[in-house]
Formats: sequence, structure tokens, C-alpha cells
Amino acid sequence: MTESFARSLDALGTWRISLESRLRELGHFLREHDLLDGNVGELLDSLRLRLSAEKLVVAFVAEFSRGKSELINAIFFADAGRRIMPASPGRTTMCPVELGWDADEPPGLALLPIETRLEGASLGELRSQRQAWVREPLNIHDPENFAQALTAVMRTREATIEQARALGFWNDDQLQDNPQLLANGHVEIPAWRHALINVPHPLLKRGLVVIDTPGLNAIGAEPELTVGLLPSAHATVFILGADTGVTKSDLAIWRDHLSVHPLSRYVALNKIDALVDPLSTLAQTEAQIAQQVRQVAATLDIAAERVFPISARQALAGRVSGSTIELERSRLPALEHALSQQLLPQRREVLEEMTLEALKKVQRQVGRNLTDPRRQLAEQLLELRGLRGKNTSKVELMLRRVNEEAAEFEQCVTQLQAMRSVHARMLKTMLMVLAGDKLREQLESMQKAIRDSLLQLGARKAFSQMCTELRDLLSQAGKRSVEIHEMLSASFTKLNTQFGFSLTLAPVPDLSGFETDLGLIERNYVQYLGLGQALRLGQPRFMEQFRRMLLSRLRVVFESASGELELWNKTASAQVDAQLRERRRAFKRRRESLERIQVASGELESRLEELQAHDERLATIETRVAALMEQAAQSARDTRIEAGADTGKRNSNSNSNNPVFAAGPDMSHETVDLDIRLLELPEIQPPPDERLLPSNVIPLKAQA
Ligand SMILES: Nc1nc2c(ncn2[C@@H]2O[C@H](COP(=O)(O)OP(=O)(O)OP(=O)(O)O)[C@@H](O)[C@H]2O)c(=O)[nH]1
Ligand SMILES: [Mg+2]
Repeated sequence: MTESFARSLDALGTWRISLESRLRELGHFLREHDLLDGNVGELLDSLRLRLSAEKLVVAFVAEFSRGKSELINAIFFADAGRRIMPASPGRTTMCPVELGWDADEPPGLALLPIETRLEGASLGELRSQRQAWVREPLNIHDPENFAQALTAVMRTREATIEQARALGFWNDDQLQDNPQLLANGHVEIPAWRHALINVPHPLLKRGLVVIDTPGLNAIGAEPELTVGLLPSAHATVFILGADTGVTKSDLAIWRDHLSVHPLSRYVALNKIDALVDPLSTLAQTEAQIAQQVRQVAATLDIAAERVFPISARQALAGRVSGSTIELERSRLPALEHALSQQLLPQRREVLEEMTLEALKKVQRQVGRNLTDPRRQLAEQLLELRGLRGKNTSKVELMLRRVNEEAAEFEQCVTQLQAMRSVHARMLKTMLMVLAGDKLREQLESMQKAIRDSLLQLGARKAFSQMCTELRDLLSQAGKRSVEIHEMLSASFTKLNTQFGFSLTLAPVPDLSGFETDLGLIERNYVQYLGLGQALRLGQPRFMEQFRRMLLSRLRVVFESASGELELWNKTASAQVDAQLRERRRAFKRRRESLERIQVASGELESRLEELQAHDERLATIETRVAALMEQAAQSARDTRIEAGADTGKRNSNSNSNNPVFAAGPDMSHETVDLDIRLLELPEIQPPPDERLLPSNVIPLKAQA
């Protein structure tokens, strides 16, 4: 892709790595000084994992033959000096293709046979089952060989009508959409359900994942693509033909699959080269393109700046031949520039917000863990200073007072126990609302309702009904949390006034984000329940697949909500335990000091010095924590995601012995411009103990 995109992606990567290392430093320091309790520690760890495993997913979506694969070639594989992803007239890409890099696997192609659809397992589940995939090695050093291997994604096989029906490629009610009958009465269907291409492309190595989709309006489109992969992509590029404009089926795809995430949608009006007419002037062609852009923007109801007239074919040819003029004419750099200028900063903002939110929680807890002991130390110092020049009977008196105070304090235990048991009960009831069983029950009753009503309307109704119930469960959990908050808040106030605790309560977690997620899932799946799908749902295997897909996505929402509420509750009770422990320790310290002073008269001053030194140590730690926190926050806020200009020129040396792209330091340095610059960019590698998640694990929640 353009240097600018590479640089921005690199800057995002560097930002993530440096933020991650700041957080590691902070976590390490806090653990070393015993300032982090389990819950907040876990929060910090999961945030770090999130940052180090972050992938940026860009999906290319369109009706067949609009030029998706050609565009991917022009953006990513021009350095190979030839077309790598198969792109040809008619249907070409037969299954969703995911391009990424997982350093734990050799470069290769993993193909999931279409027959896996019969087993009802969802794609998400199958990702982790190695034996389900057919693996083929890729020789990335030989472009011919590489391109040849990728033709696997075009592979089809013959099937009887019955098999095609079972696999979702034949619909008796929509005969016009069915594949053509062959002479032997069979039909051709895709051989694969999904393809993963693992290649050490410089951008993929930096965490980019690219999804090439087959023409989406095809009957039998992989449901998981439309309800899982696409909605979770961070950006989608929708491709239209400049010669055809927005056709009816283009519009259907746009409405059905791209109605969400308006911020990250880009429209490419491809094949503008086809508008060149020998009988028209250049200016007339330009005006025609501008007119097409306006029309497309109006039809799709999107800002005209989001529509990029391009020629993927010209861009690929220009880059392969090293012709800057041709590349400029293709206008592709404008689209690439927009992607790097908008997408990456947006992504960074989302992660920044998440990090600052987590840091706030850490700060709250750690702050308490430091200020409470310091306050008690101050009190003790005051008490001991008051003993200067006093006789032993005064010390004895004080000792007695400390013992009395300690005994009085211990009376709080009864109250604490009562509060704990009420809290535990309330928490259990609340968590039950969000438990997996409830979710499964809801899904089962929806499934039953769909089975009972064969009409499409019935399926939609049952689904919407279930979504309403699920939203209700979330809001019930929210209400119960408020009740817990009220109960704890009253108890804390009482404990603070009666026993000198300094308990504070964070606000109840906001569940509205989860409601939004639920809404998104609902919108995606309602489309799945659209015309033509209802009959597929009538088949037990599809219904099962549908149920599993849905369950896995809903589970993420419910488990995250439940996890957040649980963390909030645990943090509140951990605070009580910590303060109880600290108070007891303080009484013990006071008692010991007085006892020592009682035995030897010179002890008072040395004890005072000790306490003073302890307090100074704590103050130093406090300063250091504040500095580490600030550094982490600053690192999160760092907005320097730079984007350079595209130099245009690519590898002009299309010698077939060259690697497809620069894959490592031993690669040919004869490749000009882009390759070399990418090589010069620092290699971003997480520390060896913090390996990235496999590239095929795509974060389910786009967080956008
Ligand atoms: N004239 C012209 N043809 C193009 C352009 N981009 C792609 N094509 C041609 O259009 C045809 C389809 O391109 P593909 O990239 O295979 O289209 P696709 O969207 O991936 O299609 P499917 O894989 O079938 O879904 C190929 O013959 C391409 O060479 C372009 O910018 N101009
Ligand atoms: Mg294609």
C-alpha cells in the first residue's frame, strides 16, 4: 500500500508498543510495591493484551466483478510485479479470503471445506480446529507460484441439487438466483467456506488484516461473513463500477451489510478508465466522473468526500511498470491517503479512551492504597511526638488507650459480616440475570418460535422478541447494580463515621455500551433473517449454525457486561478488606511502638525516625506512581500518527526471482522505493513472552 498508510500503521504500532511498555512498567512497579489487588491487576493485564494483539481489519465488499480483488492487488501486491489475487471477469473469488500474518505459522494458505457447513459449527469455533482446514504452503519468493497457489480461492466443485440445497446454494423458491444446471443435472458450488492467507507482507506484519469477499449477493453467501466478520471490521471499502453506477443489487448489499459504522465506510467508484471515450475531451470525462460521484453519494446517502473515483486496474499497471503518471490517473493514492488519515487516528482514539478509562480505575485503587497508610502514619507520628518529655505512666496510659481503641474498632467486624453477606446475596442474584443459562434459554425459546412459524415474518418476530428480552435482562442487571450501590453506599457511610474507615464507592458501570452492542447484533441478524433465509432456517443444520453464531456473539456482550459489574463489586469489597487489614496493622504498629518506648527510654526518638523514614518511602512511591501514571496517560494521548505522502513509484523491477514483497532483511535490496523504505522502518515486535494472538483471532467487538 502507499508509504503513507504504512507509516501511519507503523506509527499506530509504535504508539501501541510504547503505551504497552509504559503500562507494563506501571504494573510492574505497582505489583512490586504490593499496591495492586487482583481485580485491577487483571484489568491492567487484559488492557495490555488488547493493545499488543490489536489488529486493524479492513474489508472489501461488493457485488461480484466490481474489482475488489484487483483493488487489493493494486494496494498490497503491486510490488510482486504482477497480479497476485485472482481477478477476472465473472465470479472469481468464491469464498471469503482473509489476509493476515501470524508469525507462529509459516506462510501458507488454509482452506475450510464447504462441507463443514453441514456440521453446524460456526466459523469462530472452527478457527481453532486445525484438522478442519486444508493447508497448502505458499512460496512467497516466487510471484508466479504465489499467484498460482491463490487460485485455490476460485475453486468450485460439482454437487447434486440435493447437496447444494443442504449446503445453502439452492433455493426452491427463488429459482432465478440458483446456480446454472450443468448438462449432468448437477450444479457448481464453491469448494471452500473460508480461506486464510498467511503472508509476511510488511503491512500485515504491522497488524493489518484484509478481507476480500466473494460477490455478496450470491445465494449461499457465508452467513458468518455478513453477521460476524463485516460488522466487526474497522473499515469497509464498498466498491462500485463507474460504468454501471449503483445497481439494484449494489444498493441491496449497501443497505443490508454496510448500514452500520458510518464513520468507517469508504466507497470506491472503480473502473473510471472505462469512462474514457476517444470521442470526448479529457475535461468531459472528468465532468462525467464528477457527476457519477455526486450521483453515487446521493443514492447511498453519504458525503461525496467519501466516494473515491479510482481505477484499480490502472493503479496496478502503473505500480507494476513504475509509471507515476498512470498511478496518478488511477486516483488510487487519494483513497489510500484517506484510509491512513482517518482510519488510524480513529482507531487510536478508541484505544486511548479505553486506556484512560482503565487508568482511572487503577488510580482510584492505588491512590487509596497509598493515602490510607500515610494518613495513619501521620496520626501515629502525632501521637508519639506528643510523648516527648512525658513520663512512663503517660506511655502506659496511651498503651491502654490504644488497646481500647483497637477493641472498639473490632466491633466493626459484625457490621462488616452483615454487609458482606447481604452484598454476596445481591451480587449473586444480579449475576444470575446475565448468566449463560439465561442466554441459552432465550435462544432456545426463539429457536422454537422460529420452528413453529415457518413464515419469514415469524422468524423476525421471534428474533426481535428475544432481543427485547435480552435488553430487558441487561437493564435488570443495571437496576440491581444500582440497588447494590445504594446498599453499599449506606453501609460505607456508616462504617466511615462509626469506625473511621475511608471507604469510597465508584459509580456503577455504565451498561449503555453493551446495549449498543446488542442493538448492532440485532441489526446484523435481522438482515440474516431477510428474504430467502427463512427457508434455510427451516433446515435444522442451518438453524443450529445460526444459533451457535448468535450465541457466541451474544455471549461476548453478556460476559463482558457481567465481567465489568463483577469487577466493580469485587473492587468495592476488596477495598473494605484492605482497609480492615491496614487498620489492624496500624493498631499493632502503635502498640509495638509504645511497648518499645516503655522498655527503653531512648526508643521514642528512634521510633519516630523509623516512622518518618517509612512515611518518606511512601511519599517517594506516591510520587513515582503519579509519574508512571502520567507517563502512561501521556503515551495514550500521544496523537502523533504521522502520514507521509505517497511517492507513487513502486517496484519497477519485475524480475520474477524477486520476492513478492520485502519479507525480511535478507530480501533483495534491488527493489526500489517502497520496499526499501518499509524495510528501514523499525520492525515492531512485542517482547517474546507476549506473543500476538494468532492472526485469525479477530476481535469480536469493533469498539468503534
Ligand atoms: N477496466 C477496468 N477493469 C477492472 C478494473 N478493476 C477490475 N477490473 C476487471 O474487472 C474484473 C473483475 O475484477 P475482480 O477483481 O475479479 O472483481 P471482484 O470484485 O473481486 O469479483 P468477485 O471475486 O467475482 O467477487 C476483472 O477482469 C478485472 O480485471 C478497473 O479499474 N478497470
Ligand atoms: Mg474477487
